[in-house]
Parts: sequence; structure tokens; C-alpha cells
Amino acid sequence: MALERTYAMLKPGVLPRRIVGEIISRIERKGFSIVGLKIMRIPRELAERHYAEHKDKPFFGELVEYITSGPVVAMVLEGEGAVKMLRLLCGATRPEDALPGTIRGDYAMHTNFNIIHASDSPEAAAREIGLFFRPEELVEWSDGNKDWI
Ligand code: FUP
Repeated sequence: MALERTYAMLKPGVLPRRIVGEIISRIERKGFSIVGLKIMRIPRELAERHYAEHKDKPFFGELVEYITSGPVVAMVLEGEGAVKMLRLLCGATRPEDALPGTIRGDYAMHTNFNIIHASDSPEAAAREIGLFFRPEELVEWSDGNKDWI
């Protein structure tokens, strides 16, 4: 599989629940390399651009309201087939469909508060990484484990 980068975001609610470390541990344990990481408050305008594909959906208002309601943890993750792999690790959008063992399956009860965002395609990943990170905020590092993970 090709080496890819994907965008992940721990939604508001994760910091107050003090489970940032737990969730990031799962992502690291799977084998992703963290190449970008920061805490930020998302301005409304950025949230609306990020979720633009949903702007006509009935839940758009609530979605933007929630994602701007507190700080998020924004991440760029690298790995072979990273986009699909992270989606699998996160589980289905609706927590009632997300299998136990997935992040949403284990930590979320409501779709609106489903803990984590993960890009759904390589094109979306490139767009979202560009929305949330400046190129100089992404750090390449040499992965000594790459023959083992
Ligand atoms: P996902 O790619 O799994 O994050 O799912 P979507 O892009 O379909 O949805 C983005 C966010 O909108 C979800 F994380 C939660 C919210 N949402 C709702 O609140 N209600 C819905 O019916 C669908 C999505």
C-alpha cells in the first residue's frame, strides 16, 4: 500500500473527558506516525469550510456549533493506506453502528458527539490538512520501526 497522510481531529469533549492520551495511544499503537499535532479552537468560518459538504443537511448547524464549542486536537497521521486504516480504527459514523473495539464504538453514544473526525478519502485528507496545518507545522521523522509495523 502507498504511504499516505490523513487528517484526524479529536472533537470537543475529548479534552474535558481527559482521554486525549488514551485515544492517541490507540492511534500510535496501530502504527501511525504523528507528523502534525496541536490543540486549537476552530473559528466558525473554518468549521463551515471543513464541513461544507454538509451545509444543506439538517444537522449542519448543530455540527458547526459543537465543533466550535471548545478546543479540538488536530493531527496529521502518516502510514501505508492511512486514510482507510484510520477510518476502520474510528468505526462507523453513528456510534450505534460502530463496533466495539473501534474508537467511536468504545467512547461515543451520540452521532453528533462521535469523538473523532477522520478524512474519508485521500482528496479530503489533502484538503483538510491544508485547512488546519501550515506546511512548516508538519514534521518528517525517520521511522525505525517501519520494518516491524
Ligand atoms: P464521518 O465522515 O464518519 O465523520 O461522517 P459524516 O461526514 O457523514 O458526518 C460528519 C459529522 O456530522 C459526523 F461526525 C457527525 C455529524 N452527523 C450528525 O450529526 N448527524 C448525522 O446524521 C450524520 C452526521
